Amino acid sequence: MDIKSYLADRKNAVEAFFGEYFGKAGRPAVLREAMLYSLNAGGKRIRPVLCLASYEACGGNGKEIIPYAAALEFIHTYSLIHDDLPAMDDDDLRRGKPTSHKVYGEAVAILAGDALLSEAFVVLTNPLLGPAVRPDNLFRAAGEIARASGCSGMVAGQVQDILSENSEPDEDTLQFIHRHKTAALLRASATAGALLHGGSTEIVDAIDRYGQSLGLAFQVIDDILDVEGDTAVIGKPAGSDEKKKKMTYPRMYGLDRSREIARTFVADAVAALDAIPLSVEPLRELAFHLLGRSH
Ligand code: GRG
Repeated sequence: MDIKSYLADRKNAVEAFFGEYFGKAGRPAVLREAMLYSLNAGGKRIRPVLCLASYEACGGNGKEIIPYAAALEFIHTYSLIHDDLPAMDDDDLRRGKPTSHKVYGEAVAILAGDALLSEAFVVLTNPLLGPAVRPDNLFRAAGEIARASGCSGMVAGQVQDILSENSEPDEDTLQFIHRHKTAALLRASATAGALLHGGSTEIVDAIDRYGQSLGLAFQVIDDILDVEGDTAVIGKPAGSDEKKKKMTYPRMYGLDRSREIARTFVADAVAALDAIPLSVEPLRELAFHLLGRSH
């Protein structure tokens, strides 16, 4: 299969929803403008695609759940806006463009992030936006996404990441950060697709294991790109982890071992799919595609 065109199709459908959802005039105009600025700044849309690919693997048509998949990108975008703030990573560049607080000021950037997080759950609790999905399945998926985003998931990882700056890396803390800051939302994105379709426990568990391993691989690769990547390609300043003495895989294990670890996580992700009798080709291809990514 051609994973690039698979990704492009689904990316376009998700991006079209952003305009549809936030397109109407609203007051204050700058809030909507700031939300759309960050949503439309680019991005791979991996979390929505994971959700769509899992739903499709279960036999659904991805078109039925575009709003719910897009809501994952609202959450991801909020996390990027907040992560870039002066109180956190203090970055001027994201996805190759000036960060939200550079364009709109800190107050509007914080509030645009807050609004994106809330709007995600406005979408995820509206059964009318995806009538093919049973409301109890929607409820379970929304719960999974909320847990992955909050104080047992992404936010916990972010706090630990900040607390660990300038400390010597240790394996337990490093794994905690990666599992929560990055893998939690990627895992929940994949799992949500299966939950939206009402997948069996066996299927949901296998896709959950796939998402977790893929999420861990994703962050190891992100750490490697921060060392080896080019600012113009990765869209954010290269070398910033080293500057902030972040706890990363290359700092703990070196680049070669980190690459090996990323390959092992991808192999684990793909192996999890072998446990289920579904058409998992896009999920499998996506895992290999992410291993080779340059941004
Ligand atoms: C909860 C305030 C708060 C922050 C959340 C997730 C997070 C913490 C911050 C984002 C910073 C970061 C580098 C997280 C690691 C996850 C990651 C690799 C993000 C980049 O995701 P991609 O590569 O980005 O999917 P694009 O631009 O393609 O969407």
